[in-house]
Amino acid sequence: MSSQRFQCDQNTSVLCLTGAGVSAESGIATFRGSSGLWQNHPIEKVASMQGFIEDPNRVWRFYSERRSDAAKVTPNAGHKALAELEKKLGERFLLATQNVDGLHQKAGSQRVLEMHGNLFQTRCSRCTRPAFEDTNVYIDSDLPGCGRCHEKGEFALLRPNIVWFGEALPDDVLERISAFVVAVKRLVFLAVGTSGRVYPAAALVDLAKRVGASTWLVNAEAPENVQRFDHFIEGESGKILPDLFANAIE
Ligand code: BJW
Repeated sequence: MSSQRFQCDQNTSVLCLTGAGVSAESGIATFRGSSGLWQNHPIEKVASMQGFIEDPNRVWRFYSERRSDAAKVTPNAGHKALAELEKKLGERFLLATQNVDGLHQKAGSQRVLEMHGNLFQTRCSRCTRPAFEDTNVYIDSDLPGCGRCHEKGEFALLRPNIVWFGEALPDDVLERISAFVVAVKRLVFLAVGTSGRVYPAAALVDLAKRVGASTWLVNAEAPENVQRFDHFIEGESGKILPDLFANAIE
């Protein structure tokens, strides 16, 4: 544990960005690295519209298995520490997560923006019908079609409400992050459990730096972008975050 002190006075707001590493201690696989999901599931086949067009069954099998796995796990000490920090800071806290597993919300976090969608939601691959809650799994079964398109005499498959490569993030997410960053008096930016490889999430540290933020990274190992942070604490977030926040509020 580093001796660096993470402090928030009355004028400080915290923007936290989380990635797959924060859920690793709950038993959810990360994406990159030797035991990451992409080792057995090529990205372009399961996380792109092209992959879905080529083989929607494969894509639904991948996300169905992840739905089943994520439904079984519970938040860890890292998720809980972030929910506690939010309780103390209230509107001076915002959590932008790249994760789709819903574990932050299960831990009690409320000020959460899901940048890459939600594993337990489904939407149409064609029409603009809003995404809806869905815990069904589609493995070796007929894939679901969109009822609204069907009513119009058209056919379209439903798809997971996940942001795939080349797709835009949900409309308001980046706007809400930018609005938070420019409105606050003093900003602390904290990234947790993310390799910093995927944009636009990976650029948030630069946005924060532009408004003079102090920037922190908690990660199990030093990622490629570690130099972009003022402070780096190496370790597992479930162990580091509770201590880091213990005396953070002045
Ligand atoms: C621990 C730990 C423990 C382990 N404690 N730590 C600018 C430059 C270059 C490229 C681009 C750019 N802008 C956009 C792009 C293209 C692309 C991109 O970023 N490509 C790069 C890969 C080069 N971005 C996009 O396409 C995005 N869309 C977009 O920009 O749209 C523009 C647009 C506008 C208008 C119209 C149309 C388009 C979309 C990105 C979507 C990402 N989706 C995924 C997959 C789907 C989700 C799913 O299936 O679940 O989201 S990719 C995957 O990576 C997933 C993750 O959310 C994301 C980030 O991964 P993360 O969280 O960092 O995980 P890992 O595994 O990489 O790292 C985990 C880390 O934790 C490791 O470092 C471990 O050491 C650590 N760790 N245990 C702490 N206990």
